[in-house]
Amino acid sequence: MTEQLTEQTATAAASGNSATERFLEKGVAADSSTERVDKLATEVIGAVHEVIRRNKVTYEEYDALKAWLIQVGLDGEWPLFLDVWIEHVVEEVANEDREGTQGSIEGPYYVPGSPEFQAEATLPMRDDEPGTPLLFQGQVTSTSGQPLGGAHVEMWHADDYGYYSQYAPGLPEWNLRGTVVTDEQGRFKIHTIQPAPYQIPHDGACGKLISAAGWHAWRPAHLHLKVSAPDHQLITSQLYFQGGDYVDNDIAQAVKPNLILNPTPAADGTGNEVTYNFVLDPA
Ligand code: MBD
Ligand code: FE
Repeated sequence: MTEQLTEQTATAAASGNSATERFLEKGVAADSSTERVDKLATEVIGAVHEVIRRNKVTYEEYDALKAWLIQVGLDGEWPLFLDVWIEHVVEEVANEDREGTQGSIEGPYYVPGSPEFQAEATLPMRDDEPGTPLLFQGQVTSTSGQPLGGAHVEMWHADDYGYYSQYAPGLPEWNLRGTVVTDEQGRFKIHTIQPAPYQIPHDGACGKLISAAGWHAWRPAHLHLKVSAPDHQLITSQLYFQGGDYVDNDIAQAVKPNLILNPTPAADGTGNEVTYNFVLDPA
């Protein structure tokens, strides 16, 4: 008897290993001058020493940490761990000088190259895709107020059960992922479904930390976006829903007041609609 693979049989290790593979493909370049590496590595290691001294960390705790760190790698959960607990501060520093739309973290489940559409589109989804329909529309302009036609609005989000295509079995490849190119006025309309609150995979090493520390594994319902246009800085963002569960208590600490949507019932009676405009800083 073979077990049927559906998104709801997804395991932390399987989605973790996809995220690890994807990240390794990305290719990474950073300033790796001796001075910079020396400074950052010395400070990080020094910060750990400080925690050990202050809390009188025991050998048992040190060995438990070692075992846990090894397990994070075996479960492929380094992308998850880093994006949940570290990335929001990197994003804060990277975007502190922007004048345009605020950003938020990318997270571990972005896939480049999603299907492209012109101006108004429905994200790829199953015929019986569960969830409340959502029309997400708006305009992309530059900080000088100029409409940006031909801008790319890339959206990806989890389905109504909290699973991302390409990171859970049984979902169509590009389910709930797409790139909409703005019209001459910089406008776009994206038809999708409203995502549900999302629990990060918790049957692996990250879940072990969460339960050992008495935390919860939830992120508020969110839409992921990347918006870009020639001669402008790409913004990676996430949008949330007013009054939604965990908006004030996101495990990834990636919510900002300006990123909270308040959808209203759609004019045509099918689900909800909301307008959100993006302002891009010059490159
Ligand atoms: C997600 O969907 C996500 O957006 C982040 C930041 C971490 C884990 C899962
Ligand atoms: Fe997400």
